[in-house]
Amino acid sequence: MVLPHSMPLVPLPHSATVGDDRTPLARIVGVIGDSPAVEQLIDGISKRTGVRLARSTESDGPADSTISLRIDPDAAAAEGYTLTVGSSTEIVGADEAGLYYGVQTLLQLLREGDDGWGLTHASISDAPRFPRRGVMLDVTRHFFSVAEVEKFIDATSALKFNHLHLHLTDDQGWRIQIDSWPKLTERASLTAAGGDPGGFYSKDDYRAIVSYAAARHMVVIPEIDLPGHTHAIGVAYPELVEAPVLNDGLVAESARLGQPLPVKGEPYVGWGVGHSSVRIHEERTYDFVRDVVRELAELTPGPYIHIGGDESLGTPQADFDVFVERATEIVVEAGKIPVAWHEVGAAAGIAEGTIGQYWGKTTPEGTHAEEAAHFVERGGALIMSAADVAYLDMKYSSDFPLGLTWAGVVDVRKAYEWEPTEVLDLPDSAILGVEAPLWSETARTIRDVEQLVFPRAAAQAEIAWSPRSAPERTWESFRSRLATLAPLWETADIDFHRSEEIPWTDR
Ligand code: TNX
Repeated sequence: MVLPHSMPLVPLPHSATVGDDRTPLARIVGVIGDSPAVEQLIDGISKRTGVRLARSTESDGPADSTISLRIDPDAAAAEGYTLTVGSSTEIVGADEAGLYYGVQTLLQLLREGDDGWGLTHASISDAPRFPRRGVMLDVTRHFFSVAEVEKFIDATSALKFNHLHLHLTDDQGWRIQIDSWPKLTERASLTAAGGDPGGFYSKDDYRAIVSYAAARHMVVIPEIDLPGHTHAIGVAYPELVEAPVLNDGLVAESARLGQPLPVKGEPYVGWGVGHSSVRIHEERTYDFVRDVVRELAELTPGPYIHIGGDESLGTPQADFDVFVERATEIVVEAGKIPVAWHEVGAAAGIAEGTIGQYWGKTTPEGTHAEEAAHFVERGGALIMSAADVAYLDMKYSSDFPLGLTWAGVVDVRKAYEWEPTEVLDLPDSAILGVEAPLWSETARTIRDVEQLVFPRAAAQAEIAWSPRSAPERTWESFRSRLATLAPLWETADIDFHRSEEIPWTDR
């Protein structure tokens, strides 16, 4: 078979040679190993081909008729693996995550040809460039079920993303059960943007998402957005929030979109920002934050809690500073590492080690770069989510039916061609990696989410995983390798956007 591309792999591995020969799947009798990745590989092959391999042992046949999976900490750096397909087929993970990523690579080498299914011969040694490779899903503006989030985890962990940030609260709804403040979900979760139905995760739902993600080596980062983006809190507990601040921009934009203005205590179904704030000078606000953070920390095995901090336009700067200094400290007291949007870096005394999430543009505007740098001065580091390249909710083209345009129009090439260490004037060591956020104002269904996320998330995956200077780390190579993901996404029922920039292949 003539391969659609000499290296049908995304993200590009650290080093790889891929041959022309194939091992027919029909020759493989089973998979050897005792890791959970064995069952994940058997499932993955079965979903793609209908062939369900057995679990087998060394004695079941010659080396070229089995796939063997094992762990060897010396095989590669953390999360890395080596993979061989040839006279024998073997994946050696440096750890369980590495084995899982090796399995994802092997599934990309599994191709259907005129002669049936086969594994393309390859010799690969791989490990990630950045330890932080994240995606974010906004489940507030629109709500997505546990099953839909799990499908999202499958598709993004297959691209070797290892963090899932869940934006759990915003003006339009509160989406996580908190036992000490039960009205949050009883009253403030019922609707979504545009008046669409809302929803929330019970604690068991959230635990199910966390463990599903963990089995795919993704750490869940829950976000409670504070002190702005808090209108929904006031639907449940009006005494915790200020009256909406109706700035001129909000009034004009709401009129243009035909959306209602926020009314205190009533569900907000528009998507204007910057009008809500919790009460900064009421001690009860901090009792609330402490309870929510404590309950979330109990539910979350991962080390992080995100406290938001973006677009608090209705909160005076001095109040904002007081609030975020206290909120980051509350997260530390709960035993977690605070994460916050870059505006939080305006406050001098944020808790040491707080991680900032930069969502300004690739050419920083206003005070964004200074705010971001302050996290590093306080012993923290940065996650890069530059909005004009990494925001998955921007339109691909100005006539694309879904998405927004405030940060620009982001086609696949633009999503691919940026460098996270060159946005801010900071040492490379200050950059933990990349996160690609999907805000859901215009994404009403998981189909809509998938149209916006795929294929652009693959561009962010390669930026976060692959070596910056590899010869194949170019747009021309990427677009033809990306093309080969189409049959994998089709099998997984992912409604990806068939951008005309990409020469999609059938198999
Ligand atoms: C800005 S990015 C926001 C969100 C919106 C998004 C839409 C950020 C930290 N805040 O509230 O959903 O733009 O693109």
